[in-house]
Amino acid sequence: MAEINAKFQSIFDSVDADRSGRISALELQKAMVGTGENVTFEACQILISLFDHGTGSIDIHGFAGLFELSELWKSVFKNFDKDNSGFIDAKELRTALRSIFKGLKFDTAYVKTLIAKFGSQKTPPQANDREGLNDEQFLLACAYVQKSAVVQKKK
Ligand SMILES: [Ca+2]
Repeated sequence: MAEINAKFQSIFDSVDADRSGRISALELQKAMVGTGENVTFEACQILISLFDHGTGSIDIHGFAGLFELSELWKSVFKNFDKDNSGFIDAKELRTALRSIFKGLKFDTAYVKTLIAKFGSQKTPPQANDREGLNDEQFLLACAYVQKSAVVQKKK
């Protein structure tokens, strides 16, 4: 568990815009968009749902858990982004997912679906667009996979 110190508390407070003591998907989205991330409300709902115990929002402990998990995923991303381009392609993504979600199978079609869902959506697409994910997109894709995996286990 990430250490909850004064610095972490102040990060939490800055995201908890209405000072309710809990962070909602909307508050998380506003905070992430504020740092320049292009993140959808749906993606934030998925992130929150990993630690909300079905309540729709997270307290500081849930936020610490989410923070720790994102740090872990980011470090995996760095490992697989060999050329430090800030970008991993479909093949690297598949290997990265396999290393995080051991025991789950990822076929090429599924990986392509993830890239289509979380990759940059530029309109119109530019010729130099590569198929792949940056670190934040990778994080959201991981959250999505994690969520789907939990749902599958419950079935
Ligand atoms: Ca709040």
